[in-house]
Amino acid sequence: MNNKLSGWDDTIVAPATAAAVSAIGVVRVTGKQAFSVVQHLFPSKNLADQSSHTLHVGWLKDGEQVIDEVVLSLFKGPKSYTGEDTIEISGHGSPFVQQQIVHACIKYGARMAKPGEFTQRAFLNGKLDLTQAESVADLIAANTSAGQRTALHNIRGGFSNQLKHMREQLIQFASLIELELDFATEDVEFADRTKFYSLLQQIESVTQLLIESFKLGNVIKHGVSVAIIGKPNAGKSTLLNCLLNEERAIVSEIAGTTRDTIEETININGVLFRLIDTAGIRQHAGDVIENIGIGKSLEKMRSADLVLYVYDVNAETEDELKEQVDLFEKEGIRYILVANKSDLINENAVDDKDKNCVYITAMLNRGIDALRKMIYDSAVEGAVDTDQTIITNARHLQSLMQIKTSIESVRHGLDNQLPGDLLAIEIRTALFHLGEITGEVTSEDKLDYIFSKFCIGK
Ligand SMILES: Nc1nc2c(ncn2[C@@H]2O[C@H](COP(=O)(O)OP(=O)(O)OP(=O)(O)O)[C@@H](O)[C@H]2O)c(=O)[nH]1
Ligand SMILES: [Mg+2]
Repeated sequence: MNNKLSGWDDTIVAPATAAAVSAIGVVRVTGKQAFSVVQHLFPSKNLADQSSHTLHVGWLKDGEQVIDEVVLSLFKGPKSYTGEDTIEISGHGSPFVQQQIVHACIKYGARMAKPGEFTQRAFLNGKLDLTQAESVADLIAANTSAGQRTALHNIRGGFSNQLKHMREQLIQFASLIELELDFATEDVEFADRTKFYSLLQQIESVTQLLIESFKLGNVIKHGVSVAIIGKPNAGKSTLLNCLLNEERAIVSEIAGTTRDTIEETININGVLFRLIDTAGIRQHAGDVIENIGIGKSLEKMRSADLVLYVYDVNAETEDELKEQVDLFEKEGIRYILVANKSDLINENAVDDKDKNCVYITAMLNRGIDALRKMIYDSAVEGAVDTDQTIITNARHLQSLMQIKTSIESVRHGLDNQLPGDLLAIEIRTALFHLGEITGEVTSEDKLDYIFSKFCIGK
């Protein structure tokens, strides 16, 4: 490992559970002095004499002052999360008591941990590679089953293994080509060009798939924003309530009922959707406030990932609808046409040929399942198969794109019989970007930046 983090020999401490009143709160201490720091506070046993992976109940005291009754979990390095000696102090879940425990540890030689520093140490000690470490942060932040499964897949090394495999094969070829350079005058080829071509092709297609998976990864990680747009009284708020299954927004027959935007989330098949009900759009608003609301509606229409255009099938003319659709097409806005109030028309009048349109009766909860499916399909395009590797991290995307470019150059170089030394440089560039993802090559600054996005105590 060519990383060296300044000061990672010292002992760090941080609360590992949220700073809120709870049944128990855990403070974590890791580093060379972890046992001796906690020993000062736990007089009833000699901790160094205890076996690893054991629990110890007792009083935590600073001198005569009792802090809490706690359970210590002992982990002797390298068999711990960080790879170092670690003690988890499980006390009562009062943020005040937790702070006292942290302060007492600091008093006896520990230092407050930076965000993500425990995981950073796990990475530096070879317990996890960088993608696995980053997936730990994703798992903590996961709020849907798809997010959870994607993160777990990557923590277990799904993504890393794929990269490792590519890297090993590429290294082999790079070495063979570099070897040829030593025999330049003899015109020998150690690297089988046909095999090399097929490897490059394989890497290109895997990289491409991973790059494409980012769109879905983004959906899984950040959810999808869905703006409900339409004229006043079209039934937008009724639809919001329907999708949420609760009376969240005010519904009335008065045009211009909704003035400010209302945001709520729903989970469809494990993916999070942020629904945004907006003020009905019309030329002549009732007052200044409605006008501001309409401005917001237009803003949401443009910034959302998907627009549900709700219209009253009895009131909207074909021309009006066409004008709206043209606008969406022109601005590249992804949309679904939601024909509402179908209860008021003859069944024969339902035109179900348009795949982008769904007839519903929001008031009676009819057609909502079909709409829900359309929303999901439009955002996700096929089922979320989390056994596949899905990229959720912009940093990985960037490196993958660079890998793709350098692999393309290598292939181009082969086509044009580029000299071996130039080919080797391109291969090394691809290897560099591969290593960048897993953390085999990276700078200390970059690591600090990546881990600073974690929460304290992780
Ligand atoms: N018949 C019928 N009436 C509906 C249906 N959906 C909504 N309505 C009625 O239409 C009226 C307007 O509904 P809202 O949901 O408030 O409409 P909106 O689009 O949010 O209106 P604004 O907030 O004013 O822009 C209410 O009286 C609803 O009861 C439906 O499917 N069928
Ligand atoms: Mg409304």
